Amino acid sequence: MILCRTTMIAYLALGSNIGDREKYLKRSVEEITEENEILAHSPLYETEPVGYKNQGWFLNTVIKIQTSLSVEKLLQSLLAIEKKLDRTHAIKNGPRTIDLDILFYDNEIIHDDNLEIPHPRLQDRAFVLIPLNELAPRLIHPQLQETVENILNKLQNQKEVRLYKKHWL
Ligand code: PH2
Ligand code: MG
Ligand code: MG
Repeated sequence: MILCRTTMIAYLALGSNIGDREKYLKRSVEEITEENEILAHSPLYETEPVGYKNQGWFLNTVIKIQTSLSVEKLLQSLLAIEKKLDRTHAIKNGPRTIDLDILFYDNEIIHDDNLEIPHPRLQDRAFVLIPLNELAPRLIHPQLQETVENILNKLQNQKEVRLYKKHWL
């Protein structure tokens, strides 16, 4: 019998603004490594909260993974990791120990009730685009048909994003 397994490249955005933020990010990467291969990670950035103001600054980063999980399975697995790492959903856009979002899954475009790929707000968020641009400036957004670098260069009125730690894994 021949077992044929296709692998996909995906980009994930990680964020934390409660407790030991760096530890939550590292723990989540360890968990993600259980089922996927990490190909690259961006530096850590400390970022002003977007959306809900009354909360602490985030640490954000982006990782590139190779995965044999379907996009639905990948989402389920990330939600399970969030749960394991004390994630609650008390306030929309509010404080969280860990948030694991799929930015891109190969070149797929998906608009389901519980899953939108590419991430529908990535083009508006410096805390995503700045780390993503470190990994993949020439990557073309499959829906906008523009490079990450161009999308980042068009951003205006952004909240602060500061380099926090270049080497952290
Ligand atoms: N995540 C949000 C809402 N606002 N702001 C920053 N700076 N970083 C985040 O990761 C973030 C946010 C919803 O997921
Ligand atoms: Mg999010
Ligand atoms: Mg999320």
